[in-house]
Amino acid sequence: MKKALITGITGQDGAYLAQLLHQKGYEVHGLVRRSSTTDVNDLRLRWLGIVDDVTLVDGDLSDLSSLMRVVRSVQPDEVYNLAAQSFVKTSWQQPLLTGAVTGLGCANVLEAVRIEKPDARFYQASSSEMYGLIQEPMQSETTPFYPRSPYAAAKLYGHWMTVNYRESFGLHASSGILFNHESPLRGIEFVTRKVTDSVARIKLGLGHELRLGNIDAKRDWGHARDYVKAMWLMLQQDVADDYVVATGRTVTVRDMCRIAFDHVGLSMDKHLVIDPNLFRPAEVDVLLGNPGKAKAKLGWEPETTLEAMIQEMVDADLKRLAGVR
Ligand code: NDP
Ligand code: GDR
Repeated sequence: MKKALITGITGQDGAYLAQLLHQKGYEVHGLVRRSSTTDVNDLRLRWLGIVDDVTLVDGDLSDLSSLMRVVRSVQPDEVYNLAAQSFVKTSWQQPLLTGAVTGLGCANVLEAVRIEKPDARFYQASSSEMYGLIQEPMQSETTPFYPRSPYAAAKLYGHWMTVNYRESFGLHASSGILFNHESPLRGIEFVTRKVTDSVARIKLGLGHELRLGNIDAKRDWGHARDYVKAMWLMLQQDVADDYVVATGRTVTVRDMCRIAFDHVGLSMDKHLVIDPNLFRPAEVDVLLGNPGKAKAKLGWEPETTLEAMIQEMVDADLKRLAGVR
């Protein structure tokens, strides 16, 4: 039985990846950091019905000794580094913490693997945010990076450390440059989930308006359930490499929002309010990924359309909110 260690198992991707690996017969271990609400930090694992199928181990990405201890005791075949301070907007308010966890944290995991289990395969959760102010209409593995936030700069460090550990130490270390991916398990602070939660509230008479910032921004949105399959596929290759994972379609925040309102038969224009406080110090205007390499080499393709995903998220929020009314 193969053993996997997932950092960030309590997050959106960690939960879906744990489910996928469990279904594939892996023994799944997940790193969790100490919190005063430990009784609820496994909510996503519970939602997917897999909380009893994984083993949670204590550790923090900023504490190398804890990572070394965990890697030594678990002896994983595969390590997926998904943990991060992952909210771009917060990275301007907490730039140093974001650097310490999202950037240096990746180096800590790489070090723990190199020292304790150098034959383990390693996956780094890199991000399309690294492209930032890109000059190319469609971003691929060869597009130059231009990070536009402390988060993106931290991710770029993690990305290049992954490449360097592969080239310097021969680690089987791959980096997935993933474009935005969402689901009913998405954190409520991210725009898709904020939209689907607000639309469900308005539909149920629990709210009146949806306040957003820059609705002209364009994103290439896919479903987290599809994207974790690409992570796994990367670690099944004989040779480690870097891959863009995207749908190849970009849509404005405005149009994504309209899909949610249309799904419940409400008028977006009656409820949407633009709030200048929600604009960012610097914006990534448009992201559009070219998943050609992932398709050719991994045989990976997205299965869920944006429309189907937003509808699934609205329905999940309607169900959840109806239960607490
Ligand atoms: P989430 O924000 O949902 O999850 C982040 C996870 O990291 C949580 O489990 C969190 O734990 C954990 N974490 C945060 N800080 C630490 C720390 N100091 N030590 C240990 N664990 C920590 O992110 P997603 O699931 O959406 O994303 C997964 C990864 O993929 C992230 O690295 C993200 O930056 C990256 N990514 C995501 C994309 C997306 O569209 N979703 C696209 C591209 C990259 P806790 O529950 O305790 O907070
Ligand atoms: P992003 O996701 O920054 O792309 O990072 P987010 O959903 O936060 O923003 C997407 C776009 O929507 C615009 N926007 C708003 N965003 C939020 N959160 N709230 C609002 O009210 C709002 N109004 C407009 C933003 O300005 C932005 O242009 C996500 C994260 O998962 C990262 O960890 C990951 O690396 C990237 O996706 C790829």
